[in-house]
Amino acid sequence: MDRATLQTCVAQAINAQPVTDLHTHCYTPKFGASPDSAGLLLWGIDELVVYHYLVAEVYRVVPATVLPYESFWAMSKVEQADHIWKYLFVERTPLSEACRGILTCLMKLGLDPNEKTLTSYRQWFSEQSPDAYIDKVMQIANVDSITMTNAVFDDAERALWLDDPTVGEDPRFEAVLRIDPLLRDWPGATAKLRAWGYDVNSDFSGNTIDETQRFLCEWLDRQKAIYVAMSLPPEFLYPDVANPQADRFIREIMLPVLADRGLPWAMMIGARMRDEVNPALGDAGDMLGKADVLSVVNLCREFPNNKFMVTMLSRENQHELCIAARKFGNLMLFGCWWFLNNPSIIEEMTRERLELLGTSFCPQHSDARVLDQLIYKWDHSRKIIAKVLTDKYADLIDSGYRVTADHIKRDAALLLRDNFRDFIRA
Ligand code: HDL
Ligand code: ZN
Repeated sequence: MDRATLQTCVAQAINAQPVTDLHTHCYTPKFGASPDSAGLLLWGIDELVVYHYLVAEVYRVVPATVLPYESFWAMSKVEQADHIWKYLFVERTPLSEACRGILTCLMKLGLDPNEKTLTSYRQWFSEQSPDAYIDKVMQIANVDSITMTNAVFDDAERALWLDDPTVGEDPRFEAVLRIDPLLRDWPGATAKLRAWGYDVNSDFSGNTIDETQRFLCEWLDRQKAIYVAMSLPPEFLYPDVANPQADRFIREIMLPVLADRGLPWAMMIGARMRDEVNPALGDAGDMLGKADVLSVVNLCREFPNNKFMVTMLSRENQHELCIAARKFGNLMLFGCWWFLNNPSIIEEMTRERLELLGTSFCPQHSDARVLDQLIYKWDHSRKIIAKVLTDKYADLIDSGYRVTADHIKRDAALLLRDNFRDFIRA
């Protein structure tokens, strides 16, 4: 197969392969949809433009000394979007990945991305209905399943589940039990569990283990969750001699439940929260830090019957994490998360992972917080994954291996869907 044919074959296979998007912040329509202020499903041009990545970027152009944070947050979402569009898309060239992504969405939706105001886009979106628009976005992005992030400690979300247990039931979506506070703030989390009727104590006395497991099982059942997820700080350690309660939660409460049910624990490690960085930026105020890969190794070794999905936020962790994955079959690496979700780093990470892990990893997740982002996050990533795969297949051909279209189709299915589906089911 010559290089041009190879390139075409890889692009076709990657574009034709439906993606199971294993980590997003999208929701079924029953969770309510923007612009309804209570709606958790965010979609449409104003949500796209005020996405927290762009808030951070517009504050580099119009600093807080000019526009105080409080003034920005006091604006309506429409006013915030107009401000961002003016300064990042009209007065400046939208070269950043977050800006370019919106242009890709508009273009793939059949709109001209060069408008100087958002007026015509708002008109177009006002003619869409959320439920039908989900189908349109999934069709354009070629995504066959959207995995949600269902944060049970978020009062608004928990209320919706308790009010209507079918809220997550939609064949296009899967649920994930997100429980950060149980490791990030055990005392605060146990206080909430007690208020919800679980007989737990932060000192692990009494029925704490059984009752916390009851809490996990009830929510895994209610959500029909396909894995449990946590975002963890750069300082996360296992074992952590300074935090024996965290070790006990992991060892005596959570991992036995997950092993029993065959569910993975998705660890998203390295997020430094806004209160330590810039709280005035809200969701845009978080940052990252280099984390401890040996802690992942310790967990994979100590719990061979548990499955661990891991993504780390620091570029500096990626090579060591790939080597850790070479040592443990119960460790599945996934995605180029958050601040890594940029072409230059996606390419570097995908190349490194293919060279060290072959096809045994999940190269990407969208992390889409606004539904429409599925369109650009997958368009951009598919192009990069195809580019890297083409190079690697070319290397194989140079080594005498006869690469066929069937090889390429099989690998595309593994990377974009089947590795994840097989891992959560194994
Ligand atoms: O904790 C997470 O799941 C992160 O992905 C955060 O949601 C982050 O704010 C984000 O939106 N990244 O894209
Ligand atoms: Zn996320």
